[in-house]
Amino acid sequence: MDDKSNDVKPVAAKSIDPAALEMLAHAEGCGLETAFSRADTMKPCPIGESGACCRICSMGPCRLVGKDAEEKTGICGADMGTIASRHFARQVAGGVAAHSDHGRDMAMTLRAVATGEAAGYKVKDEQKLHVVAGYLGIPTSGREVNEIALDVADVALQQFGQSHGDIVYTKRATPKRQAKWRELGITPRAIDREVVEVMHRTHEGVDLDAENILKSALRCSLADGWGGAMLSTDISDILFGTPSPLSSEVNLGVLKADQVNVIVHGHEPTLSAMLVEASRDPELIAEAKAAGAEGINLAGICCTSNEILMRYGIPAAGNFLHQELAVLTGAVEVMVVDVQCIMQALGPLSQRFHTKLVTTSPKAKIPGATHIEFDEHRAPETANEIVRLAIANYANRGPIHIPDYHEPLVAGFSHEYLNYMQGGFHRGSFRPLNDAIIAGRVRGLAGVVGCNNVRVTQDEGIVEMIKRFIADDVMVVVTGCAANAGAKAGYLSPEILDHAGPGLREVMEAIGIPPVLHLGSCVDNSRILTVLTQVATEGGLGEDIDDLPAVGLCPEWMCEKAIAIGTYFAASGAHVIFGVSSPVKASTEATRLMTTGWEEMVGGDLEFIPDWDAMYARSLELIDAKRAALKLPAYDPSQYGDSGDSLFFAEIKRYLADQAAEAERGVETVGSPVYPLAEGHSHDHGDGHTHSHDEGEA
Ligand code: BF8
Ligand code: SF4
Repeated sequence: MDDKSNDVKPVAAKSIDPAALEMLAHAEGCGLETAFSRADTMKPCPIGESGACCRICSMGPCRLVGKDAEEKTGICGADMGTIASRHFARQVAGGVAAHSDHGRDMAMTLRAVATGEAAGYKVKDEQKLHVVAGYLGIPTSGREVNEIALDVADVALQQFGQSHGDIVYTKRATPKRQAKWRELGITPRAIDREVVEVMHRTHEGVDLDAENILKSALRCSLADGWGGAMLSTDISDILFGTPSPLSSEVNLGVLKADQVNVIVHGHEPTLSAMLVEASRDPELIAEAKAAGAEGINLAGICCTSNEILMRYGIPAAGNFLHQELAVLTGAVEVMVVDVQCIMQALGPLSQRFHTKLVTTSPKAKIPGATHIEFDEHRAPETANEIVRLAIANYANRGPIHIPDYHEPLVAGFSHEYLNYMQGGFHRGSFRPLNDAIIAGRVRGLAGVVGCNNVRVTQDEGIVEMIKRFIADDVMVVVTGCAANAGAKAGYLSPEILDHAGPGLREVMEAIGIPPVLHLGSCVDNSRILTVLTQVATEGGLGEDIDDLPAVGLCPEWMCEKAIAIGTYFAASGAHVIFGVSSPVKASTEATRLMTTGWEEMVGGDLEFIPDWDAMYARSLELIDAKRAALKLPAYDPSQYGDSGDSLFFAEIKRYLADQAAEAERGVETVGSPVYPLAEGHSHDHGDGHTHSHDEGEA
């Protein structure tokens, strides 16, 4: 696969998504390049790719190459293990910084809401506010919502820069895990501090021991998983609502030929939540109609998309590699971006169309874009301004090309909802799932997460893993661009139950959840940590995450955030497998430390296996080994027969059919929740019509 990935791929091998292939042919027809085509001419540097290049000081860059590369050193004497580990640790720090700074922004917004300075926002989920206050040791009894919210925001902000103590969320890990971290000295202290310390240690001439460097990477990553990312998820839930299942659609076909299309792309839910309101504002819809459009259509790309899909049912236009393809449709009036995973290529590309690229974060500007700075103190005004810019731009459209692919999906599975589904509001638990794993109906659990990467066929690894896992009775959770990939291929539709193995199918029907659960954006990988911790403490499956028959995969990883996530899962006890290629491949020592070394130390590890078959085989091997260690019955696929559809799935199917029928009659549905659980969900589409559907049946 490594060698294959360096070849020029025929167009058909660039993606498994027919919408992407259609748009790539269209791009070629227009003489326009994309990341897919640039990858044909920009080969990855094999030295940097494998971790053998050090550019930490100006005596170098030193590149350790040749057959005896591992016997060579850089000018300062740094060996391959040090060079590869140092680079890896810096990737972890970069990823932690990105996620956690996003978390900090959420805390700042919550603070502004609590002090009454952020018009348009409010605490939407008071129940979650109380739960989070409990984690943070903040009293709630007899206190006003905003008083509690202010304390929550301030304690959250302290986690970034506190001068002593540990990150408070580390207490949410199992007692065994907390003890292990303490014993190893890797309990993270403050988020900013762990990032700074890795940057310090990996400066020229400081930490020169690969094992010690990688240990600091573990600690730093934990500041993300059990710090910045977890805070980000929780505070987003407080502000915008804890997700519960809802249905929507995915892929470029969600763009509408006759509507003003606005795409939100990036990661933060703050401005995009306001854009949801603006796109449903009758006054703005009337303005759009006056401009000749049928309405305003909001869609998302990357994790901003996941944030508003999970909470408002806003359709997803695609994942990371769809960002340029969306502009190429010619049907996007405005693409609004905030932070992370935004390609600079959008600047020049959008100038070839009428599309206005709007940057909104003071941290993220792009040449060629219009900058409309987002400020939580005047968010509704900013959102309205952006939507009006889109409406005004509708008249400037040239020819459009929207590929007609859109798949239905169900998203919005929070940890809270899974508890609720397995025991109701007052007896929420994970007992049914644990029992099913113990009995062998469910073989194990797999998280399939992360990015797209042009160096592999778009979505192929992700979809292959999901498909094989559910057929083999492994329950799957997905987040980020992987969730979107799975959805585009139809794996997040309730229909997919037909593709699940008999044991998994039976259990999912009984609990009333699909076999592939969309848990959210990439910061929401913290939800997976919470789920795994609860499964581990529920009883019958050991005491900690490293006892569980579970595996985490990131088949198409691309960025530093993915590396940070993989590392914090390993540090939390999970076996993690990444595809594409290993950033420490050049060093036998670093590779050994991150696999067998970390397994001995923390029970989890991080492996890089670029071949899909080998990745899958290794996943099952890891899951089955944990089953055996727990002395559970070996998985036996012939043990359980087929079962019929439960009422629950019949209901989802009926709901989706209703939606399709409405669409055929020309009634636009924005997507709405199937199950009214969390407050803040409504069947009101804001465009004057609601579903005639009786919620009581759901
Ligand atoms: O944070 S999966 S390409 S969009 S980094 Fe980026 Fe990767 Fe997508 Fe979400 Ni996550
Ligand atoms: Fe070379 Fe050492 Fe400088 Fe790295 S730190 S560039 S190995 S001299």
